[in-house]
Parts: sequence; C-alpha cells; structure tokens
Amino acid sequence: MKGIVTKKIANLFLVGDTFCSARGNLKESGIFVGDRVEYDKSNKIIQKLLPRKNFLPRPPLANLDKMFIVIAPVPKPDFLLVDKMLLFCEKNGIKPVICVNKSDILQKHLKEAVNEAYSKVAPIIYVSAHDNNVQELVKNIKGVCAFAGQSAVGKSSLLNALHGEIKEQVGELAKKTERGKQTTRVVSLYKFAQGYIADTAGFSKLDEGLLDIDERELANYFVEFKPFLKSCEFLSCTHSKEKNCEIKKQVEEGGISQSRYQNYLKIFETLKDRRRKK
Ligand SMILES: Nc1nc2c(ncn2[C@@H]2O[C@H](COP(=O)(O)OP(=O)(O)OP(=O)(O)O)[C@@H](O)[C@H]2O)c(=O)[nH]1
Ligand SMILES: [Mg+2]
Ligand SMILES: [Zn+2]
Repeated sequence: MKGIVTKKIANLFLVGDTFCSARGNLKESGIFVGDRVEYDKSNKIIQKLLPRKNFLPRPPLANLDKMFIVIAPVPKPDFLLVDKMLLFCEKNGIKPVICVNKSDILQKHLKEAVNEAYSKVAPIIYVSAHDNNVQELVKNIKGVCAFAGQSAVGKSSLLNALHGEIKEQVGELAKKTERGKQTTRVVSLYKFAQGYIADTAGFSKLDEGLLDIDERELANYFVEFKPFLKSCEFLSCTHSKEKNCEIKKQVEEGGISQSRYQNYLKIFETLKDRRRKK
C-alpha cells in the first residue's frame, strides 16, 4: 500500500492509522513527515521510500504542495522575509498563498501594502483565527500544506480554528515587545478537507542556505517580472544600473511593485556576496 507519513515519534511513523517501523535497509533518520511510502499494513512496516519532490529542513517536512505564508498586523510584517519565502516556493515547486491573519485588527494601510506588493504574485486571503473566520483557508487546503511565517502571527491559532481536535499549544504573544515566543517545536500532518496541513514552527528568518539561487537567475523567480525580462536591452541585464531596463520602467510606471523591486535588489546583493565568498 501507498501512504503518507503524518507523524514521526522516535523510530515510529504514522501512515494512515498504523504506526509502522522502517524496514532494515531504510534509514529511519532519512524518513520524514510528508514522505510518501509503500508500507505493509498488517506487518506495520515501511518497505520503500518514494521519490521526494522537495524538503523543508527546519522543521523537517517533505513533499510540500502549498505554503500559506502567514502575516498579521502584529508582529509587524517583514516583506523581505515574505519575498524570500516566495522565492523558496518558486524554486521548489510549492504553491504560495499570502494569508493575512488577525483581520479583526487589520488596518487599511496594511491591506493596501499587501495588495501593492502581492496582488500580481500570489493569491491573498484574509482570515481571523479569533473570529473563527477561516473559510478562505479551508477552500485553499489541497495536497500537503503548511503554514510559514514569523513567530506569533497566529499559525497555531489558525490550525486550532480549523480543527477543534488539534490541540496545539497557543502561546501568549509577548505583549510588551510584540515579539513572539517560539512555542511550536514538532511537526505533524493533519488530514483535512482535500489535503493535509502541518503546523511548522514559526521561523522569523529563512535560512539563507535554502535560497540556492544564482543572483543572475534571480529575476526568473520573481514571477511577475518574467513577462518583461525579454524586453530589457541587455540579455544579461541585472535590472539594477543598466540603461533601457524594462523592469525599472515597469517599477516607475506602477506595473511592478516598488516593495518587490527593492527586495529583489537586496536579495540580489546577498546572493552575489555569498557566491563571491564561496
Ligand atoms: N487579534 C487576533 N489575535 C490573534 C489571532 N490569531 C492569533 N492571535 C494571537 O496571536 C498570538 C500568537 O498566536 P500563535 O497561534 O501562538 O502564533 P504562532 O504563529 O503559532 O507562533 P509560534 O508557534 O511561536 O511560531 C496569540 O496571543 C494569539 O491569541 C487573530 O485572528 N486575531
Ligand atoms: Mg505556533
Ligand atoms: Zn533589466
């Protein structure tokens, strides 16, 4: 039988409703939540690990289909982090959805900023874990999905709102600093509607090593830049200082978001420095 690993506890893996161990020649350390496996239900043994399409190392999660990039009015959104997460998605064949939580306290300016940056990049949904307003989220759960985003944006709260049985620990936002405390440590996959959802620990910084992109290729991973790239005068245009750059023209004319372009330049420099140090 084929199945998906939805939980890993020590050397046991939950597949369907059966806790299985791994066959002798399979390394337990190499099987993760999200992995597709062939297993023998009656003998409770995983026989084979099926090919993996992608892997998120911290916390470990395999075969992600969709990532809900959660932001909220508090803690203050970090669009550079969002753009890095979007790159990670684009590079790894993961569908991104910008998920604005705490819409019960959403101010107009944040909504405008989110639209300016992401309306041409990914679907945007507005939800509130507090108001149990998660219908848009439910509609979007397909395949293996995960939340990502800074600590305290409400990933665990959303999961609780989705599923009463999932008793995730919801941490109190450190009110004075408005900085979240990391509370979620393990990753599990929960069957839901048309797919699965994982609660991944909030990460406030995407591991730069994950963005394995040559800076000269970077613009190809900014999905809304793509249609304009062939109109730059130079084939090797980096869209920074060159003349007759279509990307810069689009930014001036409002066809491409200022915020996205500024973050493109920042990430470009980061990737360039890293390549030169190698
Ligand atoms: N106003 C409002 N507050 C919310 C909402 N959702 C979550 N919160 C609050 O935000 C704080 C953080 O929520 P969590 O669900 O623990 O956040 P998290 O993203 O899982 O945090 P980590 O596990 O640390 O990454 C808690 O105090 C929640 O009560 C919402 O929709 N509206
Ligand atoms: Mg959490
Ligand atoms: Zn250009």
